[in-house]
Amino acid sequence: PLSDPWWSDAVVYQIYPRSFCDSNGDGVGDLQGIISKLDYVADLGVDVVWLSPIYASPQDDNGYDIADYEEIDPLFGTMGDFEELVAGLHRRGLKLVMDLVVNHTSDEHAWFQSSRDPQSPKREWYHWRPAREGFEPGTPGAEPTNWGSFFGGSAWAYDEASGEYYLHLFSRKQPDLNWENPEVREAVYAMMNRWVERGVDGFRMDVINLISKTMPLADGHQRPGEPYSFEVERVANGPRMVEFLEEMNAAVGIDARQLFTVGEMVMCTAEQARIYTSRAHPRLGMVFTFEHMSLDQGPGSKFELKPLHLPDLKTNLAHWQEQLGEEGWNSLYFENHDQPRVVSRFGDDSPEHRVAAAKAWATVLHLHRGTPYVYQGQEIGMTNAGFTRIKQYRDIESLNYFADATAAGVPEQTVLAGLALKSRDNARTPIPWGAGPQGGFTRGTPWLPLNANADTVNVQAALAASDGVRAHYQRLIALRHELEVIQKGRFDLLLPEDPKLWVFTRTLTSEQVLVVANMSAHLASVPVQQLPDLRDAELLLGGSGADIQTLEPWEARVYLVR
Ligand code: TEU
Repeated sequence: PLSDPWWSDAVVYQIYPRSFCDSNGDGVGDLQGIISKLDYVADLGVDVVWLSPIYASPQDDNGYDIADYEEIDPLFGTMGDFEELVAGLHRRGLKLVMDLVVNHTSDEHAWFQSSRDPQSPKREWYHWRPAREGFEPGTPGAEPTNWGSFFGGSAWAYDEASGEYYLHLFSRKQPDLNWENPEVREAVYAMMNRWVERGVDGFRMDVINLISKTMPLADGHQRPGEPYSFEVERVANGPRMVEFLEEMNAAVGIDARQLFTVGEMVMCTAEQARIYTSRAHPRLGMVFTFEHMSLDQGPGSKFELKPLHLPDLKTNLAHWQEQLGEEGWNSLYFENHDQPRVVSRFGDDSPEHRVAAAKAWATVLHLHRGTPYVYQGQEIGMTNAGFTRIKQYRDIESLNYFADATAAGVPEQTVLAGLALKSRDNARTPIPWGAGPQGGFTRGTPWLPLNANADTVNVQAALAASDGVRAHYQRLIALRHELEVIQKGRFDLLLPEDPKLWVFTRTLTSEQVLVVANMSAHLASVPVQQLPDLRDAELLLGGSGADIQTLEPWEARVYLVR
């Protein structure tokens, strides 16, 4: 049998540096801020820290637009600070995973600057195309294909100097690299190797399944009434995906050096993920799926609202558990810097239920098989930002959407309601470390306002609550480290259609764990006759242990059945 990789029992903590802790009073979190909080992170019990981008960047997309892969942005600190961070993490037994953003660079990257010249040897490093035949360059409809950008508008920007267009699947300041060009791939692998030499233990690969596109770039299917095409087969999961990942693996020594990898994969199915994460031929350690994050989305944009139907989420995660169970590996997440806070999105962030709901969502996620991710602030049950005015937002996706939607005639209140639930800024409000001014995040003016509830929902308060959300995360993480059945046990979903209860078992030979959670703000009665026999079971987490026939609102219990 294949031996398990070192991260099989690991839990990852994601840090979004800009919002974590500001040491120099400029309102933006930085590396020294992170260094000052390493004991806090280690105390949670996590094994790996994933750091969102800290590279030199004009910050059009908060660092996901990189101008120099080899420099630390002065906003965050220096290479010396980075070295101190690596040492501080490693001394505490923590590994460091860096964000790798190589589907695109910033338009201010030297590669792109050079590429703008049609005679440059770097011209082919990006996707340059002439105007559509029969159209005057730079006029409406002249874009080389009908593709839309994820951040609104066309995916093509016109460059007047050369009379051609370049492709940008995200903002126009994020031109897509041309991975068909072997020079691009070699430059990326060499850069990755240098980061491994600087001590990093792995990579979180941003939108990695967009690097291979179907050539030649051509019009995609357009849904009626939609100005642009987002046809998956054109822009994602192209025919060379596996080849590129295998080439990267060999060039960077990902297997040989046991590097941790997770590929962020938009529009990727469980069946495709199984190929990428195959135990026998791993191309990636795991992938981030988006399927479960789109279940509360209407047919149009992600800002169109639709309440979650719990059975959809349970069965979707169960499907991934089954598909990747024996032959692949799952990542487990409800939050990151792009997603709203789970307690507001799927739970209940009222003062009455916030703590119980945050704990229930943590329990169900952490008891699945795979690698759980905790996004900064999730461990204290942080809520959505609660912004009501467009002026409060900073995120490019949110601002573009507001401009486009209101221009198209959608009422402002409707747009703001969508943003209040789905904007990425919901997850980006600064961490309140205490109840003081600006939550102790900064002594200056924070780049994004803190949550209005920061005086009650903050780290200091969380540390004092022995039965709070953070203490609960600590127990969940410790349980995963202790119990092999949580790391490796088979997953079986019970009562899939129940609209309130989330019930499943994990089984490894004679050991079984049962999770019974009431994912609602009402009492729930449990059909005990449909559950395993609990007479000799040990209650590991939650509840009083007494009557399991009725669960309190947001009560989640974990039993060990031997
Ligand atoms: O995100 C990829 C992505 O497609 C979405 O999550 C995106 O954030 C948006 O919600 C689409 O509606 C990754 C990064 O995580 C994100 O922060 C970057 O903005 C994006 O890639 C571009 O690098």
